[in-house]
Amino acid sequence: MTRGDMETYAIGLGSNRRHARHGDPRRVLLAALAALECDEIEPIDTSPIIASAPLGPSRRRYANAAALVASRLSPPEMLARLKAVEAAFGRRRGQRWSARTLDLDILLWSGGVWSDAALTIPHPAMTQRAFVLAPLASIAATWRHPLTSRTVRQHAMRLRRAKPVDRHVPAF
Ligand code: A4P
Ligand code: MG
Repeated sequence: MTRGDMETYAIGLGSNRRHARHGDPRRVLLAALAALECDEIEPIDTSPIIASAPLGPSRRRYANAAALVASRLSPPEMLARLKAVEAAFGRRRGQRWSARTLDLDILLWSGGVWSDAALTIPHPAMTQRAFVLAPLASIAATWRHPLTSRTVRQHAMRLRRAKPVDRHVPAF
């Protein structure tokens, strides 16, 4: 999945809080998709926005989506850009898994694997999360996970078939 000399990134979007100006989580994601677009990030495709039951302690439902973008940014530069967009949406840091206005994750990158202290690609939890795989499968069904060699569609189907107890097994 490369476009000329650009890399392709799959980005996961999540929100379970209203934003004072943009409105409910669904509208937050629509605004975030618009905010991501810039000189350095070119949109390729966007999934439908789904509503999903919260994983973890928060009780509010999430809106989730996935997007494919083309960019020359390196993974750390892309992460910095995502964090800047989260900050612009009033993301409060320091409370892991707390209700959040906007969460942006790098799920996959056409360069394959990236691992440093601040960034792991593929996102280690993506293969266990239906709210990630279902939207992603609608825009990148045939993209192969570089560590499992399975496509996104295969991961989505495996997760649907898995018994709930299997979902707690970490990926790596
Ligand atoms: N980081 C490392 N790898 C990555 C990557 N591939 N993409 C680092 C983005 N960030 C990456 O993330 C913490 C740090 O992870 C970042 O500073 C970055 O350096 P964060 O977004 O600040 O913290 P967090 O989101 O609170 O923690 P975490 O583990 O990322 O939470 P998750 O896994 O994102 O889960 N339920 C539903 N239904 N839908 C959801 O979207 N989301 C979460 C949050 C929980 N439950 C949910 C949903
Ligand atoms: Mg996150």
